[in-house]
Amino acid sequence: MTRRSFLSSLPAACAAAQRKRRPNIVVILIDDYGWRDTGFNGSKFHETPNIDRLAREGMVFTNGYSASAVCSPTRAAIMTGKAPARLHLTSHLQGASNRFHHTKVIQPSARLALPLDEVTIAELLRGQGYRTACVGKWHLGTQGFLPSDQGFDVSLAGDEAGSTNSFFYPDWRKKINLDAKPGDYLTDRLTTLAADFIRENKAREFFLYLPHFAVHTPIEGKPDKVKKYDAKSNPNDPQNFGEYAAMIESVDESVGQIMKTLEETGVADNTLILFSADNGGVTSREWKNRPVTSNLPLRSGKGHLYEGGIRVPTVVRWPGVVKPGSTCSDPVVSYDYAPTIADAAGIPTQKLPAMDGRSFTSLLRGRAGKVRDLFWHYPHYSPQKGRPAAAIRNGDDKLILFFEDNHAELYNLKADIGETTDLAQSQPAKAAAMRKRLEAWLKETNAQIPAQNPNYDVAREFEVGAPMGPLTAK
Ligand SMILES: [Ca+2]
Repeated sequence: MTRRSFLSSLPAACAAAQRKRRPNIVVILIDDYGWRDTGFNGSKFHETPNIDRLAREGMVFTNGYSASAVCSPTRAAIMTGKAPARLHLTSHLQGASNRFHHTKVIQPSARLALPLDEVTIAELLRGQGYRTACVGKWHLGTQGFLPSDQGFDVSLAGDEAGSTNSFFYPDWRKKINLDAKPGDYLTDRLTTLAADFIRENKAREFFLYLPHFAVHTPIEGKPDKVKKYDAKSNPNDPQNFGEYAAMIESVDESVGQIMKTLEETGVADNTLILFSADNGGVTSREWKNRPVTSNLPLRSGKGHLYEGGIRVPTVVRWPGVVKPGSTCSDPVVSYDYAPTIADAAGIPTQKLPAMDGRSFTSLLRGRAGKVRDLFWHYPHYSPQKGRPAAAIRNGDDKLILFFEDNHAELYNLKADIGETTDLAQSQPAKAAAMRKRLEAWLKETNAQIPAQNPNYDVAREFEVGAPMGPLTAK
């Protein structure tokens, strides 16, 4: 090789070497997707062959958690590595956060956006030369606070909308700013655009954040799939909603399509895929007056700090690092994603902003983790009738503190995953110690604590009024 041809081949050689060192990152986030909505977690009704394949080829976190029981706070945690309590972003944005005038306690004011001075994982990766894309639901702010303002080179369909009005084009245009062909299905459209992004950027490092609008309401599946699931629906199985199952099948096809595109472009072996959900499955009667899904054996669902509201399917596929078909029972939570992704991309810890999460790449490499406290703070009333609460998990123990009357409930999740037996009375020392650590953490994070309401009226508690305080991005 001449010196000239050697030099001219250098950039390509360096790029190739870097590709080897730094993986592409793909985060697929399903909205309101319950822990037991996957085949690999035991659903008998929902069919998820591609998600199950991802699980077989990756590591399943059996104690994977969302940072919140509702949308936006988890998304903020994923972006920043910070707990929603510290961000003062604890409610879904522009929800009924402080519109209840007669509840027992008054909820803290809600932010309208993730502040721009927060450093997002997209900004961190872009700073390392990654090409970044957000394709799907953002729900962390409107103009001035969009994905394009928070580190994403490519931003499609994401704004302040917490849901679409329809999964079919052109109807979705009422809420979702995304073009398509008449009759197109939103999950498919987002998948096509995400796959295009992969193909366009196969020669360089990329970060693809694919937060689907599915399987949030409206519960609308593609007709042929709905027909298939309606035909096999069994009322004795608590999961029996055909339209919801059809939505899940489309999401599963999306996962399959993303994996196929990574393979076809030759980058699958150097891509870390993280698959998860923003909160637990919906068990309240939010659509057609029937429960959307069942998280059993977990208690409750979205909008609650019981396991059904926060334990979510969590899988990481990272060829050459993660042992295929492995499981990890160490708890991980959404605010661990950003430090983990940064770590996988080789960003030194000292270059990261302060984060509540910690990297779990050592777990991905099969090493044992240390027991630590995990925390949740949801000082709100949810549309699913969840009540203001905070929670701590340590080892197998979990304590939930309810702000209306300051009572705490203690559960042993190993013996009682369904949180049926409150041990707070029978194990007062443990309950007191965990409560103390939770209260210390709430103080350390400067968490917003709801105040007692002089206008409490139980008959009117979920009556929605005007916002009670300023709604601000700051
Ligand atoms: Ca959600």
